[in-house]
Amino acid sequence: MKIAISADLHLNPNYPERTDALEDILLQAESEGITNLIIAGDLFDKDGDTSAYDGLREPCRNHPSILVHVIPGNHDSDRSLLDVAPDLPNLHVYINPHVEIFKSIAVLFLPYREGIPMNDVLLECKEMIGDEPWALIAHGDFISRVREPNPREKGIYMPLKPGDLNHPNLRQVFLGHIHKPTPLDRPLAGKVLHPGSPQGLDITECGPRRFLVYDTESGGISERKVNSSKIFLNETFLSIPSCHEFDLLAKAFKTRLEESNLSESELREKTQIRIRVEGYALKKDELVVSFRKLIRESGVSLYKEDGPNFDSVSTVSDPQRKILTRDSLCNLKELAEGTLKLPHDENGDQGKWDFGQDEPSIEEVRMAVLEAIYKK
Ligand SMILES: [Mn+2]
Repeated sequence: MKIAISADLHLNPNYPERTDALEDILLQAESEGITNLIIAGDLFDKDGDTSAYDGLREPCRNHPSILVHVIPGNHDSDRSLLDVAPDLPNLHVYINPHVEIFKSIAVLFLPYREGIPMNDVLLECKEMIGDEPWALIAHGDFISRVREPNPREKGIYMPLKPGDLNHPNLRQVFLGHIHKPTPLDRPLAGKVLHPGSPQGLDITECGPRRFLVYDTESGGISERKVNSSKIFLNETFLSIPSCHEFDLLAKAFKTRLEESNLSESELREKTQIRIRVEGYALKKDELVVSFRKLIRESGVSLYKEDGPNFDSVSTVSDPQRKILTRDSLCNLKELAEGTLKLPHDENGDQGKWDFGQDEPSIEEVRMAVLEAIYKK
């Protein structure tokens, strides 16, 4: 049996793309025959904003075959979740710890509570779970040495610790609160995943977003891309001074778009990009004009119609960097050709580096050398 899992929608009528994301998740779930969607807290953006309610009611009404299970996060109050849709049979709100039995697994829903560690509540729920394999749905911070901070919310929210995962038969933990999705191949402490926000809230939440699908029988977890109506990208480029400085920047820009995993139409119609350029240039003014033109031609919109920001690009003036660059690139070329004499080689062997194959390509090494010289 498959269950869809998301969190941190932050529904707000000023950002209709967030409701679009929920609608898309329900649509995709329905087409896969999934009949349960779990939302692990922060359904709403501002507690008490009743104008956000339709953002949940409409999608739920449009997909009556899907049961939507919700726990409160730190942005929701119990009241708002109880008030939003008491009349909707497919909305299940848990304001007290609740166990729901799905095929092969019991799922414990733990509502967010302020000022207490998660394990305090887990210990109270011990008897509810019994001896079955179980999974946990909650909202808060996972505290390990490499805690991912939530940049928008300082402090610690209902913390869960690695030692708390030793409860018998606990298979998997899905935690709302951290908007950055945990890579599926690197669950925290082997068990904890943040589904992440299915719609970027702003320029700090970039790229295509996802929701999760949990197979309760096999334990397998996979992700589905959300077809967002608004996508953010935030990219920094390094300008390296040379007579090809524009070409280098143009190539880097093109590569970055290709690596974004966004389709041509998503880039042109839905993406807003913020661009910052750092480093050095021979002809900064010309570079700014050409790069602006390139971005315009790419069809990708600039975030808040701002930039690209070239404030930290300086015009090359010091001869030392020029000399370093000339000598390094010359050495690289000779290394590739096998004509470079090693300084203290008694055998008289010539240095040769087989660029490419298992080694980085000569272009990659050249870029790394230039970055080392010109990065501020
Ligand atoms: Mn949140």
